[in-house]
Amino acid sequence: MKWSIAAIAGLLAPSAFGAAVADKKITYNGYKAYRISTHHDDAVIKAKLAPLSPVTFNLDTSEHLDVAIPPSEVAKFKALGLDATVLHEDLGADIAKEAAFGTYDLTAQAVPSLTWFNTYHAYADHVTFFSDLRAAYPNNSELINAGTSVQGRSLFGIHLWGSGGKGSKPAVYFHGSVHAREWITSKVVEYITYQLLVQYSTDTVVKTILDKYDFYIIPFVNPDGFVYTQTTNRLWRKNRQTRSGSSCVGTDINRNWPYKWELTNGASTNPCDETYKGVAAGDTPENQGLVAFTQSLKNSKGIKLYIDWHSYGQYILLPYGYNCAARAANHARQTTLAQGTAARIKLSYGTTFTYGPSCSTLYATTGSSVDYITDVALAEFAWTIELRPSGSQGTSGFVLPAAQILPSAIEQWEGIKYLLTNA
Ligand code: 0X9
Ligand code: ZN
Repeated sequence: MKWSIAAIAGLLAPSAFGAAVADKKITYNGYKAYRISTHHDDAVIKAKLAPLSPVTFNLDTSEHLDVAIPPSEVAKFKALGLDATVLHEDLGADIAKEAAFGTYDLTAQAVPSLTWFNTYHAYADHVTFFSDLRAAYPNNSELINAGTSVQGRSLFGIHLWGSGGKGSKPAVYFHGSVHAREWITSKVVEYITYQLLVQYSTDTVVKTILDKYDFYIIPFVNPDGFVYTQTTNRLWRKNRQTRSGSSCVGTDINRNWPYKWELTNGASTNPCDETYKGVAAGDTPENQGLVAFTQSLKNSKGIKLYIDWHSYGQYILLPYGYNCAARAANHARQTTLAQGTAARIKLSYGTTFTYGPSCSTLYATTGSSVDYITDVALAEFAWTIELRPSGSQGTSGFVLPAAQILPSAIEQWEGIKYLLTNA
């Protein structure tokens, strides 16, 4: 099904929130995106950029700063003479290319075909994709709902099980698209779901895995943000919650979990910032739903593995985010598995994933899902995976070319099979 942006806005925006989608679409036409080497002095680079109005991509700016420069400032940017490579010659053109979703026809067959993974898709089609999968595999799957977003969308997901029957085994639990602009995450999560169901009856490794675990997969934990990236601003990150006293919109759901939320330095208290943590721990509707759902998994068969899928940078991040010296009780085991998973991922296309504790490898985060799910929900393994492109050799950012969807998905699928066979 081919959707125009206008159709998405009209069909998916609950009427009470019509105003939000009336925001004028930001095209990013003519914006040039660059990766600027900081030579370990990002403050100097940021000071040089201060007279310009760059759109910044990455939060860890110790080695490089990825920015989009408006067309009117490109000449001024070049005159700064910074050590930079081009990530997008024209970000607007690359976004337009990415939004040409193609003509995939979801109604053509009962089980969606692999060509689904050749392009990105509109939110409504992702919803249909999961309900079609469930309908094709009613003996191994059901649709689930982990809560409701600010604008009233379901935090829908799919629950998969094997020969032990529904709900009989420990949980493997995935979250996709907590950050709205990280589109590759929902595609990868979809591919893993798809292969688990499609290959269950023919592949012994897949059968062993699905017979051993119940999977709970929530592809869009921030549906409002995702829709907003399709209607209005491709680079939106947070949810779409308004706060009294501020005209800025959005709380970072990955800074809002009620664990170590109160610590300073791992999130922002400014509603205008990308890592805004909210006024109180767990004060986003998305987080409230996710906490209750996570608790239900903890209280039934427990959580074997949680993965929060993000992009970009090519990292496997282990606990913890809140403190760079803290380590999970089973840290050595987690490290061994991350090393093996990274090695297995690399076998497909040579893609390198760096692994290590989140805070010491990237930066501090407070109120993150992984810390909550490790210490409160007591998952045995809880990771963040930052998908393609690379944080050092990458040639794009959140707008990853559609040609890389399948390779990204295939290498992660290989990694997950390794991980769940060895964990
Ligand atoms: O900052 C984040 O939320 C994640 N990176 S991203 O660039 N996709 O925004 C990293 C979160 C890692 N935190 C923990 N694993 N605790
Ligand atoms: Zn993210």
